Amino acid sequence: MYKFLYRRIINKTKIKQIKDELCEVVSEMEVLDVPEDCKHSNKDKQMSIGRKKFNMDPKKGIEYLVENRLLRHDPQDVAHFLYKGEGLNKTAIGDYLGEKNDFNEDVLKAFVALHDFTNLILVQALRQFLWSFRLPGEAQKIDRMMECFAQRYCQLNLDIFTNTDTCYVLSFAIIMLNTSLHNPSVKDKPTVEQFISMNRGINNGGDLPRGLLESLYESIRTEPFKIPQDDGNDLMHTFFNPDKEGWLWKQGGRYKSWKRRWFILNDNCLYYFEYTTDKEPRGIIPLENISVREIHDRSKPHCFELFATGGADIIKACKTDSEGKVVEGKHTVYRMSAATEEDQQEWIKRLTQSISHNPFYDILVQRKKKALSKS
Ligand code: 4IP
Repeated sequence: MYKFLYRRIINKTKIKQIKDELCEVVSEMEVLDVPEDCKHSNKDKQMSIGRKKFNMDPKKGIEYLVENRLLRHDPQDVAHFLYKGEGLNKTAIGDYLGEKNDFNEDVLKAFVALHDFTNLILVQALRQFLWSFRLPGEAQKIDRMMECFAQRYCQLNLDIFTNTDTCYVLSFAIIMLNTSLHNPSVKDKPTVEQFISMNRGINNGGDLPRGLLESLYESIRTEPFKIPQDDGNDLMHTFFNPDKEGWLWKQGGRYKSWKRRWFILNDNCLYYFEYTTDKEPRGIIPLENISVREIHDRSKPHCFELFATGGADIIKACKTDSEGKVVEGKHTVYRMSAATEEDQQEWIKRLTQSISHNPFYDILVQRKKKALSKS
């Protein structure tokens, strides 16, 4: 596992560098190809460059298209461009729509508004929606997108659900049913009765019509969701976007000396490096069966520590020893010290979010509770 983690982080760093270089080279080369006097084909070329840029880095792609007046800096215009999707990678569309800032959120709303779900049963509407982009992996992004979907669906189909939370919860139940029924690694396939009982009380405390749930179940059983699989470009798409990075002091495991290390939190793993420019981390701490807590230490300010949950004494982790060999870590706790209280709190917050074993389910549980409590 450790070797794999090492390889993964090294690959990601390299991919990011290659991606940036390639992005520049591709656009320069394409512009060189264009004869100066041919305005029309120049626009086409620029559009094609913009699409390629978008597929490699959605934000840069949109910026490029706006700078070259091929797109207006307007949520409606951008939403149309994404909805048309010509030459666009659906993973990149999903990433762009999931971004948390006012503009992207407005684009998301405009994008969802372009879908017409009138008179479609929920599962058909979901099929259409989930085919137009690839749902990102991050729970908060999924939450925002599904919230928009549920609102739009309910707005166009007034009589089906008593509130959008019901629609939201049922949409997830359908997505999960799809996985359970069609993923070969899931052994116990839920029956229609189980599906119905799973969704008891979600309609403002009441039950949804049995016929509706049966038809949703049947639709998924006979035809799995088609999920967009972007091929070819996926490797280019592996961005190296840390959840948080920064300097922290870390205390040794057996020997309690403090070392200043550059930490990167990403993909449910905490990596630390000696220098920011190092290509290989000194250590990797997978955030499984781990918790984080604030702690007071006499020798260092603003401390917090990672500790093992679930009965383990030693935290599962790996590091490079003094001879450069990869060995297992020896920590019962990883104690860290941040430069300021603000940074300490931010690390605790980000780590807690990463650790939360499945934020996606947490969100769903909250929604379900909300839907039930409305009774
Ligand atoms: C070392 O202390 C460093 O603090 C190491 O940190 C640490 O390894 C060692 O922990 C600790 O003994 P000295 O340099 O004073 O010997 P780093 O690898 O960041 O340099 P960790 O596991 O924290 O990386 P133990 O558990 O090997 O003693």
